[in-house]
Amino acid sequence: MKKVALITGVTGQDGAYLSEFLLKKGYEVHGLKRRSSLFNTDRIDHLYQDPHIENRNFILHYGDMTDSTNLIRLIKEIQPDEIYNLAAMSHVHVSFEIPEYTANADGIGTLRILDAVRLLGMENKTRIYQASTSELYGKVQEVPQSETTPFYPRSPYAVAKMYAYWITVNYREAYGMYACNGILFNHESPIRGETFVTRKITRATARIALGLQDKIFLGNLDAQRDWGHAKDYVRMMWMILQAEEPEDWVIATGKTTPVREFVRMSFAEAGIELEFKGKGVDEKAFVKSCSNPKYQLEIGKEVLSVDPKYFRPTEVELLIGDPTKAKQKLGWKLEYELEDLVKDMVQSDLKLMHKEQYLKDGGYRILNYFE
Ligand code: NDP
Ligand code: GDR
Repeated sequence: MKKVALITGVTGQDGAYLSEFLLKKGYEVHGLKRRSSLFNTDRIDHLYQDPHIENRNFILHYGDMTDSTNLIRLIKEIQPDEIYNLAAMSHVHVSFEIPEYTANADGIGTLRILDAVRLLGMENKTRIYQASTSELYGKVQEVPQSETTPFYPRSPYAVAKMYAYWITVNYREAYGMYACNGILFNHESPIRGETFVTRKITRATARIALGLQDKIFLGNLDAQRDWGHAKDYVRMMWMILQAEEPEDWVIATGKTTPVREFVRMSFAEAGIELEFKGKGVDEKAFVKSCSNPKYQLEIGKEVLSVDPKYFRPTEVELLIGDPTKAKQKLGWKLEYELEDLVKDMVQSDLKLMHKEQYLKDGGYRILNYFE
């Protein structure tokens, strides 16, 4: 029998990779997408199947994490063996601007899924994966961070995810449900949202190299993150739900890197060597050398400034995960190192920006929005 999965947040970075992964495993995949005034399925368009054909195995449904009746109806209709709850307002900085919505979608949204399964009497049928996050650790209590490290969330996003974490544990303990938290550290890819720092940097690298953008403005360059590749991480989401017992798991690389170093690596991948000068809000980066003759970059050109607008009211300074439990019990193994990730992202953005350059040369107005 074909297994049936429901993915909330199917149009996001992880939803797209997880859909690909589960389809390859022979699953029938259902995805929850929000109604939008424009098409919002760019990341999954290659998986799209004409709704008029029979026996489709990739099916999209309209829905929203803030709408219980919709979630109950869909779960009843789909009868999933596995639910991957990936939908969330996932931007930490933006959560300071929309805290109530974030709590509703990310926190109560998780309760809606768990309670729908309970209400429908599907506790023994449906396994639930909750997209928990290293942001739960927030203010440094201990390094590296493991399943036993205390939480100290530092944003409305993290506080909402903390509720989601504990309600998942509670439903597991109270009702014997197979519900697990994957405490995933930052994971990135060429389809990462453009306003997360890694993608903002790799896009800017490509745009600056090609003369489509002058410089990049960033916030805290000292923040350190444990960055992995999203492709490695979605595999673990699935493995977590295949384990014999429902548990909570840290998934991380075990290495940490400052934002500044990610900038250096990104430009280096395009053949551009940077020199950083100054400190704090006065820090800047300049082109030191450029080994690619195709890029008309002046030596000494300023390509990065700090803009305090990107500082967060409360910051998470250092994340580094300890994935020992997942390595030992689930056989967690990385296929991508940070160098591979940077290469994948920069080369993909260079291709994408070549397309933009072509359009610009053809007289088309190109998007110049790089928040
Ligand atoms: P994205 O921001 O790329 O995707 C989020 C998805 O959630 C999108 O499909 C979005 O839809 C959808 N969504 C947002 N709000 C709602 C809502 N109210 N109802 C229905 N759908 C909604 O995130 P990622 O793919 O990077 O992350 C997936 C999950 O994992 C998130 O929960 C995130 O918080 C968590 N996480 C991510 C990590 C990372 O490093 N990537 C690390 C740890 C946890 P739309 O496309 O319409 O905006
Ligand atoms: P994060 O990711 O907050 O860790 O949350 P993000 O890439 O937004 O920030 C990482 C670090 O970079 C610093 N930073 C900047 N960040 C952004 N977005 N833009 C900037 O210009 C900038 N300059 C410096 C930030 O201050 C921060 O320290 C991500 C999300 O995917 C969450 O959903 C997920 O839960 C966590 O990762 C794990």
